[in-house]
Amino acid sequence: MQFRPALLLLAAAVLLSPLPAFAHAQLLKAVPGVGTTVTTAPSITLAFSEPVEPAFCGIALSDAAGKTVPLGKPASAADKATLVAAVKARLAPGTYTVTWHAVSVDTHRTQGTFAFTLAP
Ligand SMILES: [Cu+2]
Repeated sequence: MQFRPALLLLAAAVLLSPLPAFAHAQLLKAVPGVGTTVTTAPSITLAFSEPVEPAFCGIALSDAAGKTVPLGKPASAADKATLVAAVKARLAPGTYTVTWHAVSVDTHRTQGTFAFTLAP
């Protein structure tokens, strides 16, 4: 196997990290908010408790029938702890489900799902 010092350094950094094991990227706030009713949803914004790696994060949106709504690729905001994905379709009124997963900079993965409603 090829020697990969960068990976070894990453592994050492994770093992030696002074961060407590519970310091994963927890969802602090979402827009649209968890369980809320909104009149517009041009994008899905997820604010986490710690910086995340957008390349390893995903956000999916589906309508009440389970049909996937196209989203833009999630990008991180300036604080590195917020992901934003543009909604690439005109949404009809109804209930939508957001399913997300995130990998924080400490390489830990978290995931979750929540719903919001778009008012007529
Ligand atoms: Cu963690």
